[in-house]
Amino acid sequence: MRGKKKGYVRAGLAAAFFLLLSGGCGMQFDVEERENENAAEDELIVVGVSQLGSESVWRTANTASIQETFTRENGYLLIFENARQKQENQIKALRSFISQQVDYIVFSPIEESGWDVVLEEAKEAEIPVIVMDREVEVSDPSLYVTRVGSDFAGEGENAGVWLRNYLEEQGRAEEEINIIVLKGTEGATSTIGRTEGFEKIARQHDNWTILEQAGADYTTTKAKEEMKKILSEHQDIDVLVSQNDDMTFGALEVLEEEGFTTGVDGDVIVISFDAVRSALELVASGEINVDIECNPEQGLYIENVIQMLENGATIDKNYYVPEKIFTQENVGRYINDRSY
Ligand code: GYE
Repeated sequence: MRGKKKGYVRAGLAAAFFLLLSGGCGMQFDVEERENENAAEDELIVVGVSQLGSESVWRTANTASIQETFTRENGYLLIFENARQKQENQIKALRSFISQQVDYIVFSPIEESGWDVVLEEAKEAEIPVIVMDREVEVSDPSLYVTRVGSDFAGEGENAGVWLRNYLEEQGRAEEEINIIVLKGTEGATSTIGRTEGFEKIARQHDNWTILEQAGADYTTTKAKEEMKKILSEHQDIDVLVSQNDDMTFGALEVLEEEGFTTGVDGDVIVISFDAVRSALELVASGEINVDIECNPEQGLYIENVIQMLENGATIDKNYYVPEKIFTQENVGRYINDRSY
């Protein structure tokens, strides 16, 4: 796949190297050195990555994973674009990768729909597209090669199953349970999957009532706003399901201000997603009951896929990254290794 075209990127890089290297002494040596360097540059695999934004700690860790993986030392030239939560910026970034004739396009789609046209363009340009984190809904599955990310519906189900077991342990299995859900970005696979997964388990329990599901965009600020509104309407809350840690931080702040206690010994059971370090600390101290891990360290998995493609190997349509569930019982074993 690679080497089918000499992209503008490569030509530009070669020129830049030429300029950098010229002007020294020892002409013969310089020329040879330059040729080697240019050859080495030419070998780099050019990867255009469109990240959807930087809304959460998870996202920052996901970006870091990409940037640490696709380095020159590892044989890559990374062109990274941050779309700042706008699909139109992602589409622009993808078009610019196409015009630069990159070797691979990787992108984390902010929402599932709206990608057909630009992905057709990538297909026409014969650039393989790898979907990262969330999924795309396209009419033709051949518009992307594979997707690397989490099993979001599985995460949602795990949250529900954990709650069922916890209520049983607490002798509350038959009690009326009122639930509030803070949802992430609308139309995003992580939101859709976590919502559906949890609802599936909730439907199996007639005594569970989802009082409200409020969208809070995966951000702390929006979660605070939504939580204030919710608490002005509902005071009898048993469970908060918050679809990422950033929203949980905001919700916990508001709950505390309003006089609620949370977690293992509190009024409100708290279920969070992502499992970033600062949230795991709250699991350890008992303010969050459970954190369903979502693994942002996807760089190596994506690199693996690229290497398979380079070697002509057969690729699956979906690769799930491994994930755990953290409670006060097991979190101590993992917290010190958490880098994000
Ligand atoms: O859980 C959240 C984020 O799509 C898995 O997006 C991702 C979610 C993640 O910003 O924190």
